[in-house]
Amino acid sequence: MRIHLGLLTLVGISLLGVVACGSDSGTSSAQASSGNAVTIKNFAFGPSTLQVSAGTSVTWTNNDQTPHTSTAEKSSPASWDSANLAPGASFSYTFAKAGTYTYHCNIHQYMTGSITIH
Ligand SMILES: [Cu+2]
Repeated sequence: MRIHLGLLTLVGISLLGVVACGSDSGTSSAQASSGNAVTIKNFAFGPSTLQVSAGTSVTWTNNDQTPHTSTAEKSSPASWDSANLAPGASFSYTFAKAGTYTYHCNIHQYMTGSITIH
């Protein structure tokens, strides 16, 4: 009886493990496919939070009808400013060090986003 229960627990745990691993790999492949690009559309950064590894170059592309910028918050560990990005224009910045970098649009201060570097 004791052994039987133990076996059931073991099976249960390994099943949970398989399910967890399955959803984990699904999530990471989805992140990989979204890659290192941030699209500016409808007065918002998308995705508003992006996670990439150190040394990655992140590219913002303005898909709106009006100019926007990608400008680091003063509190960010690094400083960048795309200046005005015309519709269709893009800007890239390479993140060398791990940390959380928040930024905004200089023209529309309510537009914010963050990049987390691992
Ligand atoms: Cu803007």
